[in-house]
Amino acid sequence: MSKSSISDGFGTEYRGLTAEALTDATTVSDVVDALETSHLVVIRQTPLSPEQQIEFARKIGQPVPFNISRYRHPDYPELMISSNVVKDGKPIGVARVGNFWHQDSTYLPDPPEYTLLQGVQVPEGHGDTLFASAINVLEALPADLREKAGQATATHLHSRRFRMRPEHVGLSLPEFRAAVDKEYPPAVHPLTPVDEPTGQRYAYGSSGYTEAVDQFDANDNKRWFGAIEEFLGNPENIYRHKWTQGDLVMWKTKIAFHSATELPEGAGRIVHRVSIRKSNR
Ligand SMILES: O=C(O)CCC(=O)C(=O)O
Ligand SMILES: [Fe+2]
Repeated sequence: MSKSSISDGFGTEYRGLTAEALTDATTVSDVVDALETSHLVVIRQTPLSPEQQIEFARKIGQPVPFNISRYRHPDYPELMISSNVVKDGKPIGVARVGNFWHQDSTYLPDPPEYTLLQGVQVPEGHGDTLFASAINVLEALPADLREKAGQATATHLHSRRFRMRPEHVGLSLPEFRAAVDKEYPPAVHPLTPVDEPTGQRYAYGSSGYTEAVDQFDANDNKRWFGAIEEFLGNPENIYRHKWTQGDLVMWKTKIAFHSATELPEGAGRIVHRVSIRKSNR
């Protein structure tokens, strides 16, 4: 087994770990430590069955069925199939998951702490996932805004990205947004929380799910989210995960900004996803 740092303080990569090793308490505890302190973990080429993936997630914490029930795997509710593959005219999973910069589920009052993905079928040369540390994002924001951000909160809305369901057909856009806001009430979170294990502050929220910083005027909001977009748009600030079959990639949802990339027609991709809630809290 080898273990190395991906980039300065962000990300840890393991190679040569077997499925068997992932059932071992010492190994799991090493992985969780790496996740807690470096916020992103890549375990290269350790294919797991759905049962094994859920079992691994159980060793880390409590797997939680995805908050949108129709996105769950029919046999394994803890597992979501994220895929653009269509079989016999039916999509086998949810397409275009997370293809914009975001931190996971910030529209919930208390998002699960970790996400675990497995690359089950990954096309060569396409479908990379981009990652960036929210600690680095915060450091890159204008100093005057960082000063104001200390006590600020931001409001996150699922309706910014919510996908229309059959029952929404016929609603006007404001009616649609009102219906979603009723189902998912606005979530208010600190703008720059402290990451407990590292003691570092990070920027929580991006224009994907975040409506606004509550205490900022329109101009400061524009500067804040504009600077985040600019940072994330610079490849130098990004870790680009090029998937190989059986890769396990997991991250701390609050810190790891990430974005899936577009897939060309015919490039079938299947990813198995589990959300995990920390159990010792
Ligand atoms: O499939 C990917 O590359 C990442 C999608 C995503 O944002 C997620 O699963 O949370
Ligand atoms: Fe995501």
